[in-house]
Amino acid sequence: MPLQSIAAAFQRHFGHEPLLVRAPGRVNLIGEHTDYNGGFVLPAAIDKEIYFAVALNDSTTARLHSYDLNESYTTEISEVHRDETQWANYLKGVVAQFQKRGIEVPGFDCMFGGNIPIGAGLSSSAAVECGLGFALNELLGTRLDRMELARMGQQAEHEYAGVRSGLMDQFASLFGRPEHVVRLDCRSLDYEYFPFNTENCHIVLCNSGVKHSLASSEYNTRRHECEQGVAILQKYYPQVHSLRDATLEQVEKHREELGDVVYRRCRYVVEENLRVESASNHLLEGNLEAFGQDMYGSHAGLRDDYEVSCKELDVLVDVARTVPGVYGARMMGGGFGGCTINLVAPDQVDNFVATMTQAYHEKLQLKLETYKTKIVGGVEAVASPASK
Ligand code: GAF
Repeated sequence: MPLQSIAAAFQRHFGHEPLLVRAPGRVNLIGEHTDYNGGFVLPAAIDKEIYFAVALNDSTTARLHSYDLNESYTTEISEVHRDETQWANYLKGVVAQFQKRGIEVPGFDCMFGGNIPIGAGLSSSAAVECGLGFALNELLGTRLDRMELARMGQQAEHEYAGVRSGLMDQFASLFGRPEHVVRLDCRSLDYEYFPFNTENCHIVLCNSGVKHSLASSEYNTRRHECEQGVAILQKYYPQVHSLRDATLEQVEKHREELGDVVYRRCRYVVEENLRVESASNHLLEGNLEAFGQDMYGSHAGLRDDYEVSCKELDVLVDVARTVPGVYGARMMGGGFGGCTINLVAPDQVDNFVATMTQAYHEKLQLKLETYKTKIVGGVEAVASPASK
């Protein structure tokens, strides 16, 4: 079990007792690329997790160790900066956020590792940021609230990973609740939990195994295109501060001035926000068929208007649509690879996995990994396995 191994490895490596923290990755049922447009998302924390062992070390140095890569990295806390060791950037980015808030971070030792596949769109980076943020907050007694820790993770992502991401991934990792999805209004930061029983409807992820290299640069480009759309709409509708405030009529009316690309980006975002609203209602009514239709609509918009899908993800969604017992499927996360999310009737899961695996191999000669996920609680301190 990763927790046990990481706790033991910390002892061996650093020779003292750490605080242990569990930080989950996330799925998002619907509401993609809406978070940085002030819109709605519907994520949940899942049982793909990163474990942290962290302790202060009575020095001015951060000693970091990636259990999975078996690599170490050491830095003076006062000198943290972004460099080419990518995994350490996420951790240093969090330290920098404490410092930016005027909080002095003393030397600490940190070992982390887990089972969130890297580059699969399950937010391993957000889990790393939130796990360390939570651990330092506990060890320093700084009492930052969870929303602030989420923002700090997001800013670490901006400044130390170069991706201008929204808040969804960090929020989901910190605010997850077992057997619930949570709808976040990314403008007001109000949120609401909806029960989601994975015994009645399984969440199965299909990992395409690809991550196209343009993912981060295209992500930032999409964000910029949305900002361009807002700047144009704002001239006519001063109340439009983000695409969340725009209507389809407004977007249609200014189609020419927006230009084809920005027009389609705006149309997708406005429609996706409407889909989150309709899908949430379907969820409350227990209408999984209708919920699934919104997921297919989301995928079509991401593929045709937002253009963040790719051949592998499209094949996975097209095939899923034909498998009995599948309520809905779509690409998930930033796009250009990673996973599709599929809602599947429990008695059809085995057939679904077999059919998808075979079809993916037949059509693209690629190996499919699938994960049946459970919805779990957000980041928390956990007891040492030995003391249980
Ligand atoms: C990535 C980002 F990190 C999120 O903030 C979100 O924008 C998502 O892509 C797309 O919905 O996971």
